[in-house]
Amino acid sequence: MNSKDYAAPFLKNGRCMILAYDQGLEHGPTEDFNDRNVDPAFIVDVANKGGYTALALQKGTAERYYDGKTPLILKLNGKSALVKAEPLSRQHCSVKYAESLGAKGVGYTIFLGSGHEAEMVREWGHIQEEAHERGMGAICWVYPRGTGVPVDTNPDIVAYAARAGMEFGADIVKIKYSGDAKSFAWAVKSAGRAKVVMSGGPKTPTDEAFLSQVRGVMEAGGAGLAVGRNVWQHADPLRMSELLRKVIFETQPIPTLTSSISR
Ligand code: FBP
Repeated sequence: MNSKDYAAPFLKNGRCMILAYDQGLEHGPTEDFNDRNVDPAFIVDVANKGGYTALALQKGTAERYYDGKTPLILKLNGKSALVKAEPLSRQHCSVKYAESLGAKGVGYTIFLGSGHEAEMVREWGHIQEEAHERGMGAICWVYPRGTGVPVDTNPDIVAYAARAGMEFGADIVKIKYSGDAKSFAWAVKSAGRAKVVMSGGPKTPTDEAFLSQVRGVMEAGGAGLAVGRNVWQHADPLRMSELLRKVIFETQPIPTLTSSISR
């Protein structure tokens, strides 16, 4: 058994709060951004002051802005929103280079169910092994997407993503929210000993709408959150970070959800 906890650099009391900032590539500098949050320096500052346990960046952003204060997860693949074909996101940065930039872990997105799934799975496999050889964490964004996946938040699909991430060897699996704590608990259980975090999603109309999702994740036994837009599009990102810290680090899992959960 490989007992090293590669996720440890990103955890505080077994939980994590990751600030994600790769949307400039994934979505484009369009409606996601304003004058303030389009500046990576602003985001790095939010990560440092907001108590985040990790910051996820693409290579070019890390090269120019990363200051070594919040543990870095370097995304090794990425794609633009301009490609309308079956989703495929290929590696453009090596694990070795990520390490040279100070990363403690690497991130990779697999579009599970895409016609190109096999290419991403193969690439990830090499990345995961090299990351572990170097003592780094391997964090997998498992996003079911493509013509075979009509609804990526369907609870069965979300649990499938969690399970696949564990079987692919991810230390942390990043999945969408399935809509409620009970179904998310099944996803967490499906991921076994891999840590499960929820992917933030578009900014919700109210703070409570987002906080209740995060509460559901923690009640379900999830490890935390990887969030972008709900924080840095917020009028007061540090206040939102404070609210998230409270939910992530203080919510207790509900035993009836996490111990005896079954489908
Ligand atoms: P958000 O909290 O802004 O959704 O960020 C999380 C994230 O996984 C980012 O890392 C990534 O850029 C984005 O979501 C992908 O979003 P989409 O579901 O639109 O591909």
